[in-house]
Amino acid sequence: MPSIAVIPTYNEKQNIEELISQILETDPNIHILIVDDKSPDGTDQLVREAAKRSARVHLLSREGKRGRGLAGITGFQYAVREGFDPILEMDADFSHDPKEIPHFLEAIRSSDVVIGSRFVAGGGESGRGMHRRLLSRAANKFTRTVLGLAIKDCTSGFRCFRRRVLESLPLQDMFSEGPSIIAEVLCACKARGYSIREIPIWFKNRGRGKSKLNAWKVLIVLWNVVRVSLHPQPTVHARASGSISK
Ligand SMILES: Nc1nc2c(ncn2[C@@H]2O[C@H](COP(=O)(O)OP(=O)(O)O)[C@@H](O)[C@H]2O)c(=O)[nH]1
Ligand SMILES: [Mg+2]
Repeated sequence: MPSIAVIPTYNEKQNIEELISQILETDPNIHILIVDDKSPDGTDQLVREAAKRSARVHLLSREGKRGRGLAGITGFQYAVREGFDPILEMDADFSHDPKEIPHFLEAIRSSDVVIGSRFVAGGGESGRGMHRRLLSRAANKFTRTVLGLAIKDCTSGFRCFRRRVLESLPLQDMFSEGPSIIAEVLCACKARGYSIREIPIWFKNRGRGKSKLNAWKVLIVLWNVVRVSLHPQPTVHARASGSISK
């Protein structure tokens, strides 16, 4: 089965073409799904053109309500439905280096979920100021503590899942519209007893384009992490296929 990288985008026209070509080069079997929320800068048009050049490039252009979380969920549902395995997720701004994708594809052979971690030996980050680094560390610590996760980098959005893992999660019931989807999905994986492995990544601050995260959004993320912790999770292994909304 071919693998796929699911990438939510909003105003990423400065990154998207180069990103697509670098990802396609990492593996002859990898596909790319861009989930774009009608970016005003025309990101979707560039993806459409890339899709004409390569059958391995797919685009979901979403109308209406936008959000990184909802986009990711829609992308996962598409990837599961189309039978891709394994399923990666990453950002479009080169914070997640496409050259690290082969490490995920290797590690997922012996794990259900692989997380690209800044906080394990060999991992790290560069390019962000002290203020942003501390904020991100604090958000990670908060998430780990509130959700009781032993994972070192539980806010990392560079991850890989076996198809059957995502297939078994109640994706259609997830409530995170924004970045807290990372923690919500992770918590659901943990509750179902899936094996989760962290591999080191080097996170780089985005070079081009603008971050969509601001102080207000960070507060909403943290509040949603609390909501995730209050959400009932199954206490038994539930590895059978779940249903997904189409
Ligand atoms: N589809 C979609 N993608 C989004 C939205 N907000 C952010 N993204 C994408 O999600 C990824 C992470 O966003 P980014 O702004 O880099 O967040 P940061 O790295 O935490 O500052 C990038 O690929 C963005 O283009 C959104 O509302 N809709
Ligand atoms: Mg970013």
